[in-house]
Amino acid sequence: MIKIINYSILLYSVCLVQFGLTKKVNAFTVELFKSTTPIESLSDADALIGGTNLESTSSGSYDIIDFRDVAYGTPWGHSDIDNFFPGTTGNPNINNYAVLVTTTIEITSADDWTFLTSGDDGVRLRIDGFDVIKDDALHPTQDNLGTINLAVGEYDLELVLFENFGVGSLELWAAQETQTTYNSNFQLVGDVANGGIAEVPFDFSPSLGIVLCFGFWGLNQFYKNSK
Ligand SMILES: [Ca+2]
Ligand SMILES: [Ca+2]
Ligand SMILES: [Ca+2]
Repeated sequence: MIKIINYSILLYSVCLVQFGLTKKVNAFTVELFKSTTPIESLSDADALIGGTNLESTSSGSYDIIDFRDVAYGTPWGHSDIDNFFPGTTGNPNINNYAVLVTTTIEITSADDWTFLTSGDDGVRLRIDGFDVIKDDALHPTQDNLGTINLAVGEYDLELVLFENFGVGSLELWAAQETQTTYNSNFQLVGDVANGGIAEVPFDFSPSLGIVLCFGFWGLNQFYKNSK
C-alpha cells in the first residue's frame, strides 16, 4: 500500500514538472544553413534559408543567444559564454552561412524595449514581423540597437545572422526604455535568472498540465481501489 501511494506522489510530481514548471527553458530554436556560394547580404541569407545553394543544415535548442565560430579572442560581444553554433565544435571557423533564431518572447512590463544585437556580420531582428534591427553589411563584431514599444503579452521573435568570412558571432540582449549604447541595464534575452525576457517554448498551459496530472492521478486511484 505504501509503495502505491509513493508511486502516486512521484507520478504526480513528475507530471507537474513536465507540464507546468519547465515552461521557460531552452526556448530558442537555432538553425545554421551552410551555403555552397558566398553569403554577403540579408537577401543572400533569406535565399539560403529558403533552400538556394544549401550545402547542409544543423540545429539546436538554447536558452540564450551567445555564439561564435572561432576558438580564439573571447569574449566576442559582451558575454564570454561564446557557444559554438549548432553542429560545430573545436575551432570550426566556418564561412558563408546564415543562422536563423526563432522563439516566442513573453513581455511582462509594458514599456519601450531596446533590443541589442552583437553580430559579425550583418543581422536582422524581427518582432511580430516588424524589423526592429536591420544591418545589411559586412563588418567585424558590432552592436546594433533598436527600440520598440511592447504591451504585456507574447511576441514572435526572429533573428537572422549572415557570416561571410573570418569571425562569425551573435548575441541578443534587451533592456527596458530607450538605450543608445550597451550598458549594465541589458540582459541576454532568455537569461531569466538575471531579469532577462523569458521565451515561451511550449503551448502547454499550466491549467492543461494540471488537468492531465489529475487525470493520471485519478487513473492511479481507480487502479488502486480496484485491487
Ligand atoms: Ca559572446
Ligand atoms: Ca567564419
Ligand atoms: Ca565575419
